[in-house]
Amino acid sequence: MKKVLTYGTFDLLHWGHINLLKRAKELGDYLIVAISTDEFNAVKNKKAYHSYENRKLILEAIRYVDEVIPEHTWEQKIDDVIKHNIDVFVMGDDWKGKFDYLKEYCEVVYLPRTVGISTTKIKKELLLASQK
Ligand code: C2G
Repeated sequence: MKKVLTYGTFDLLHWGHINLLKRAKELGDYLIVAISTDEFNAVKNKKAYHSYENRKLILEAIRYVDEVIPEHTWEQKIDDVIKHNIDVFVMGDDWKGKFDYLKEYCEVVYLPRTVGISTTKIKKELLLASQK
């Protein structure tokens, strides 16, 4: 069984996330998603609208996702790859090159980011709309 691993906040889930998860799953048979905890999001200077528990609930409902684990630190990736027997590590290409150190442990794939959508864009446009 070919196992795939990816990381992210996945807040206000949108079609860019789904495109990423769909293509990640197509690279293997089993997809694990490590979702940033609320505490780790603070380290990433991100404040998710949905809590970790609710982002986990949402991700677990997606047909491409087989397992959801917490992302607590930047440094846990090597341990995760080894512990979960990962064959392929996947991220959107806004992270291109950042995780090449994992090539010692598994395949590293950066997938083209979906243009035209982001959680930040959603938040900005909703805020503007509410001010009209
Ligand atoms: N993504 C994408 N297209 C978009 C938006 C996001 O392909 N329009 C991808 C990102 O490249 C990432 C994944 O969806 O691979 C999750 O995006 P975020 O939730 O923004 O994750 P991020 O904050 O980049 O966290 O240790 C890694 C970090 O946890 C990544």
